[in-house]
Amino acid sequence: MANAPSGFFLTIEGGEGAGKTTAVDFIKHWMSDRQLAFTETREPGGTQVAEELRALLLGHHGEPLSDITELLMMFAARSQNLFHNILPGLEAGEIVLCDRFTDATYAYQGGGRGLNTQPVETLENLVQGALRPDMTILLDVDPEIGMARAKGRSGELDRIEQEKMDFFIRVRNAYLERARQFPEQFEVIDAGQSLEGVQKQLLDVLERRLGAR
Ligand code: Z5A
Repeated sequence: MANAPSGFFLTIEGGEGAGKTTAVDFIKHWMSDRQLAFTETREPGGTQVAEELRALLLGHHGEPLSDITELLMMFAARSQNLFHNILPGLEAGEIVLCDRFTDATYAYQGGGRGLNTQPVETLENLVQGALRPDMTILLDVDPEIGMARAKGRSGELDRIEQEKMDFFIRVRNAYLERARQFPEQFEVIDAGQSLEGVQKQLLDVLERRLGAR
């Protein structure tokens, strides 16, 4: 399951309220302006079944989900998204833009929940084979700032957003550790700065890594 030669797998990561949705919109405009073919998707989600799993994962239930149930459901949704969106897009030579992917599992289930990385790696290999993102843009922000932004939106906090600040600090640290471990994959952007500042850095990254396509 290696990347198709001409496809490009781009993932966006970051903690709550880091500005991923805003960044995804910016990147889509940049690609459209250049007439680059792309597929957009998100995780957990992206297909009918994966979106149903998302609703279960983020919804509030009378019965708590065990950490392993949560981990398995993330990968079940991922398997659907890979089969229906990501692999076909890469095989067609497109840029596949995915809002969160397996680095989120290392950050949230590994770092946040405190699961060992070994079960995450085992499931990553099972579900994805050799497929890994070609580039991951990590929007890094102090969780206090990110949560304040997230709380500024309407609607109640979902099941994971309701975790305590310690959880989000562990998530951030796990993301930064992934970026240190895989410097060729990760582009880390300071998402605590103004929107204009973030977009300027995004533009630099896009021109440098995708400008030649
Ligand atoms: N999850 C997991 O645990 N394991 C996994 O493997 C995967 C996911 C794949 C759903 O993710 C949840 O699933 C997530 C991780 C978990 N945890 N939770 N809960 P999601 O990506 O759908 O949801 P999210 O992380 O909650 O995204 P978000 O809160 O919507 O944040 P965002 O998309 O990064 O932010 P935004 O909507 O672009 O911006 C938030 C607000 O801030 C908005 O009003 C913007 O206008 C504003 N903003 C954005 N940038 C700026 C700057 N630079 N300055 C000032 N204001 C800004």
